[in-house]
Amino acid sequence: MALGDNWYTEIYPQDGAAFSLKLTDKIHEEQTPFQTIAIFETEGFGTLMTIDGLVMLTDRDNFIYHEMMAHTGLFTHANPQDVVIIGGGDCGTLREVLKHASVRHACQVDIDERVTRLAEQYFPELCDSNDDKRATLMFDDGIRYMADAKPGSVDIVIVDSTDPVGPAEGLFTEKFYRNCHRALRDGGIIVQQSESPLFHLKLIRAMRDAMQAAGFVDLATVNFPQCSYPSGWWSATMAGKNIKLNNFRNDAARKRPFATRYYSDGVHGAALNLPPFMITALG
Ligand code: AG3
Repeated sequence: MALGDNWYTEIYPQDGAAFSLKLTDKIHEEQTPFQTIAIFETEGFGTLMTIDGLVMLTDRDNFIYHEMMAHTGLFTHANPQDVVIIGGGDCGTLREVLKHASVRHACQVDIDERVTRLAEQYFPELCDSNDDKRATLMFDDGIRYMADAKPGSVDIVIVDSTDPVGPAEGLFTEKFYRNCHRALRDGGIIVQQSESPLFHLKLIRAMRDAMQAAGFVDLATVNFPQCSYPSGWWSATMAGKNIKLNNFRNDAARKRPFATRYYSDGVHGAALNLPPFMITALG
């Protein structure tokens, strides 16, 4: 069936596939010094934010991604206190991180302040915790931030970035991971969004190789559905500094004193169990 004009379509040229959402309104579009950000109202997925033509988030399914990006790492770390979020300008990951009482400081470093200002306006529920005394919102280059970070000063680095093209490219390099490794305390973890297991397995593998080359010994990739991203299936990859990642604090996760809609101890365990083709490809 051919789609009419009022559909937003993200095309995945390398895979000969696309994903479309029916629009009811185009609310905003602007070119910032870094990228083009657009906001739409959709018929079935609530508000949609795109950056450079790529789906960043929708009201309907962002909870899956944000909960998995935050809680897998935070429930794996023994006592996460100091968290850095690179990217994540929509503040959805930050909100989940701040649900953890152990966290005393969470610093979000997004290069583009406009992402956050537009999220405050159009995704206010994601910005619920922006006034939390433990939160710092910085608008700066995350690559430089990690290069300058004090050695052994961070427990968790969460990289909530766009695809590895344009400004985010440098976030997928050995050099960046070396800087993260140095900034992390012992027992620290980096968690990075790592694209689709079906479409981007080579990239996941390359990321993992770069993480290992940077000094991280233990790695774990988790997988979860994300219907508005390429292939509808997504992943995050964790790398640990002297910590095993296939175990997590099951009890604490089960008894979590806050609400989640996707993450649970059971889902966490299941997400660590990769299908055979991934195990084969990732070694
Ligand atoms: N996370 C974006 C992941 C990349 C999506 N890629 C795509 N649509 N081609 C970004 C923001 C959520 N906090």
